[in-house]
Amino acid sequence: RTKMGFNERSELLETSKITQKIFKLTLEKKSNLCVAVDVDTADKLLDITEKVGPYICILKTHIDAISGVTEATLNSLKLMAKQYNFLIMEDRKMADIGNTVKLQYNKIVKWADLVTVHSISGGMMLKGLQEVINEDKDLLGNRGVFIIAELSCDGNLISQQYIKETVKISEEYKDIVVGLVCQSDDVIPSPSLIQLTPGVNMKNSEDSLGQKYQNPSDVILTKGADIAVVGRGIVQDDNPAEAAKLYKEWLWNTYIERVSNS
Ligand code: UP6
Repeated sequence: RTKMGFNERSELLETSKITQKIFKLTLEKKSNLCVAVDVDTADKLLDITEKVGPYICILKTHIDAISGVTEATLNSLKLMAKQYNFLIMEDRKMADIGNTVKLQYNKIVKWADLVTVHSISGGMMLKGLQEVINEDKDLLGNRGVFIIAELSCDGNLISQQYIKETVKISEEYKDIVVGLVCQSDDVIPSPSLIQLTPGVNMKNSEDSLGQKYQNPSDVILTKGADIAVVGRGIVQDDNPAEAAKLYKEWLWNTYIERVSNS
C-alpha cells in the first residue's frame, strides 16, 4: 500500500466516494498535510484557517474546546473550505452507544466532512452514523469517518487485540470508513483505506503531557502515513502560513519519494 500512488489507490473498486475525493484533493493541492487548529477562540480558529488554508488537504478541529463558535463561524469555515479546497474534520473521537453517537453526529454532520470515532463501542456505533448520513441524500458519499486504531501518546491503553478488532470494524463499514488514525503502516488492511497519523513536529520529540512526536520524513517513510496531522508545530509558530508551507512541502516530497522508489 505504501508504495502505491494516491491516484492508483483512488481507482480501486473498493475505494469509497469520499475517500476518492480525499485522494483527488491531495493530488490537486500536492498536500498530504492536515492541520489541527487547536486554539481557544473562534476568532483564532478563523484567523489560522485563513493562513493555512492554501497548504492543507484537511483542517482538523476540536470544536468543543473553542469558545464563541456560532453558526456564522461554521459558515465562514465552510466558505474557506470551498475557497481553498480542503475538507473539514471534527476530531470528536466519539465513543458512546449508537443512539447517543447518532444524536451527537446530527449536529456535526452539517458542517464537518469527516469525523473521528473510537471503536470501543463496536460496529453498531458506525451503523448509527451511517443512518444519520442516509437521512440526507446530499450527504451520501460526501461524509466519512476515521477510526482511532492507535494513539500517539505514552501510556495509552490500546492493546494489539483492540487494534485487530478495530481493523475488522473498519472493513465492515467500508462505505463510510475512509481510514484509520494510527502510528504504524501494518495496521492498515487495504490500500483503499487512508493512514492518518498525528504526532508530527520538526522541532520537538515530545510535550509535557505524554505526546510523542516524529519528524515529517519518519512519519511518511518509516511509519507509512498517507496524511500527517500537525498541530502546535504550525499553530504556535510565529508565522503559521510559512510553517504550514514548510510542513506541506516536506511531507509531500517525502510521499513522492516513497511512491517513486517502488
Ligand atoms: N491526536 C493526537 N494523537 C492521536 C490522536 N489524535 O495527537 O493519537 C490529535 C490531538 C491534537 C493533534 O487531539 O488535536 O492530533 C496533535 O496536535 P499536536 O501536533 O499539537 O500535538
